[in-house]
Amino acid sequence: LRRILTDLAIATMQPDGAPYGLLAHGAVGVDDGRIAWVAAADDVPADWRGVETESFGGRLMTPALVDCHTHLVFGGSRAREFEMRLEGATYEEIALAGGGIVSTVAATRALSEDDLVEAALPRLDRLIAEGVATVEIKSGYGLTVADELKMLRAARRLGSLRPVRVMTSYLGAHAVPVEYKGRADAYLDEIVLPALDAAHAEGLADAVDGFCEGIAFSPAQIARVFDRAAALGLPVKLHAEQLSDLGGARLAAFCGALSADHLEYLGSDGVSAMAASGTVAVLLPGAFYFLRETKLPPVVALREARVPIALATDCNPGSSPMTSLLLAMNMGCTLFRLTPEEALAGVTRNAARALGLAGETGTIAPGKRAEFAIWDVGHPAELAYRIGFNPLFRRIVEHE
Ligand code: DI6
Ligand code: FE
Repeated sequence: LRRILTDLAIATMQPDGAPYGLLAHGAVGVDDGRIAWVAAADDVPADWRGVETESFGGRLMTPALVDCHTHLVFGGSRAREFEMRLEGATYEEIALAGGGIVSTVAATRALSEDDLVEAALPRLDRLIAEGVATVEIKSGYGLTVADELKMLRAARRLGSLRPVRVMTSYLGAHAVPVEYKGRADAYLDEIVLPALDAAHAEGLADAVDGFCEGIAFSPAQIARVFDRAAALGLPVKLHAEQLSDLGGARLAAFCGALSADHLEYLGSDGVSAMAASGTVAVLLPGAFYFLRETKLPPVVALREARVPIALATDCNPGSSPMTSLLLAMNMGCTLFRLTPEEALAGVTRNAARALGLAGETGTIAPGKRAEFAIWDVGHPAELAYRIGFNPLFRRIVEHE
């Protein structure tokens, strides 16, 4: 089935061309769900004359957005913890006192798969309303074999209930649950690795993630999880250098990770390792903002080393209760000094790459899937510029 979308300013986000890969007055030909051609509006290929054509009044088209790091599936709320932090407690103190991630684990274990889906749907709908067509969703609040699988099944189900591509990441190594307190290696042996095997056997995990941090797992422990992922043929990624520099990004890069995420405490050795391996730097300004972090990720060094930079919501109840990727773009610019063009690349081309989907989505180019966002704005910089404003005109998604 063929159709033409025309009278559009097209930010193709293809690199190495005009800023934003912009085509001022363009059209796109879609054939059977894939992009067949991108051309000037008065340059439609001869054999496409007479094909059904829709006109968009000069609006801006971008690739549909990609949120490449979320913890969208969880139970409960951490509003009380927000109050405690405002009364002076730190994120790490709350975690050590049995709050933090562990309290979301209790709330998540208490919910059924159906309940988890119901709780996550409104969050997913907020993302979709801003033009998101691909969302990564992590486990990591179950921390038993059954509860981790339950989270991943809920994530998969979200992808069947809405016209959105869900990419799952298994995050058993997110926190040490209370029943294994002080016995992190036993937790890895008895839960994390068996649950990974089970998730893989059921086709529930598209990638494997971990939290490498003083309050979570050491690089040596993460390496054990990554070894198992490699044996199963699954790609890896890592929460690294969020609160301190343990060398997590270096480890991830040496393992050929798709991405290393957070990175506020990343040092120059980590930057070079990521550049050498092509690992995407996923920056999460919502968590930086919400935790009132003051250490900035090394954006200038990442840029100079040509490490691809992505932006994501990190939507989770503890450190980033945010369901707006447009706000993440604005924060990426105001807090991290990304340019609006880098911010848009961060939620399209580089976010797709962070999920191993560079061949499928993230730019408007022949061969990729027809996944577009059409916006009521005059210039692509407006997407990052405005705060709390959603100019989406229409999301167009032609999945299989
Ligand atoms: N880093 C984060 O920012 C989230 N997980 C992680 O590893 C926070 C998770 C939470 O506080 O619930
Ligand atoms: Fe996260």
